[in-house]
Amino acid sequence: VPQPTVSFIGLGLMGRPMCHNLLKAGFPLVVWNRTASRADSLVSAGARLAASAKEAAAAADILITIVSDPPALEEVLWGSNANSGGAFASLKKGATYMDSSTVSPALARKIAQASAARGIRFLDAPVTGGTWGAEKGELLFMIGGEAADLEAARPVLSAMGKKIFHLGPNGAGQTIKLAMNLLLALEVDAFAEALALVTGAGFAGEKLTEVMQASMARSGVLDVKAPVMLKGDYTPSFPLRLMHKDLSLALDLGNQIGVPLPATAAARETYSSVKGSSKEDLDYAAVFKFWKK
Ligand code: NA7
Repeated sequence: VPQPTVSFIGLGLMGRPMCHNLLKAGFPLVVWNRTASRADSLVSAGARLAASAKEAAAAADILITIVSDPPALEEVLWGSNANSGGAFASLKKGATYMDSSTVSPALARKIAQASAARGIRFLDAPVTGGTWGAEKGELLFMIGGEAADLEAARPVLSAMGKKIFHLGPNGAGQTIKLAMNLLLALEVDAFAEALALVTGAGFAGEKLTEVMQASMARSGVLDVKAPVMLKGDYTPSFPLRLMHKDLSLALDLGNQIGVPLPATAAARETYSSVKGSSKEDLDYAAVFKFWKK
């Protein structure tokens, strides 16, 4: 059986390494990115660069998108720009479409409705694991949608990820993803606050991590982020601007369903303050700069 053609829109920090793993697994791959130069390494590795988002979608047995935020995704799917817009209308009937951006559950459901009306199988398929997981092909997928559609897409997902969770109908993947990023953002923010206390009192931050990681407060994300904060090297792995977006999406969802998220609201203020005062693109571990100004 020939492999299905996969089309991929969004070759940012996450998208590009995911595409390299699809090529390694042998899928014919068509790519498109707003900034075309970001496709260079993939074209060298055998991908075909489409001239527009529409053209990429038209070629797809399976379309994957991973762009910044809800407005970017709406632009790609339904926008009128001849280069970057209109991808949704050019999908073939019977195609599978997976969106791995982090967007609102409401947008995932809107896409699901539009897909059902056109005979397209849609999965919300956001990921966690960062650039490291994307490069290793060890992402974790949080899926909302029909079980049968997930089974059909499983070989493609397995090329990029090591764990695939089916969480419920469309919107479920994005809901769990927002809860996950709420957790990660608060863990990193809590560590930054504790670190500020320790270093402010005149002790080395390493003393805190040494005890913390041997205790019940130990944390996987802080295995990675605590050293980054102690060094102050904030090269983006997961950009702070995107974590800030996800906290806003979580707060919006809480608001819509009447669940107060007071710790999330406080953390968003801290992330906002750092986002507003830095010109470069920083990793979200840079939330520690709140105490360093
Ligand atoms: P990046 O590295 O900031 O990449 C974002 C991608 O989205 C990149 O390919 C952008 O194209 C693309 N983008 C942004 N706005 C648009 C519009 N309006 N039209 C078309 N394409 C657009 O983010 P990550 O890869 O780290 O994360 C992607 C998602 O996964 C995000 O939702 C995270 O929260 C999780 P560009 O190269 O700038 O032209």
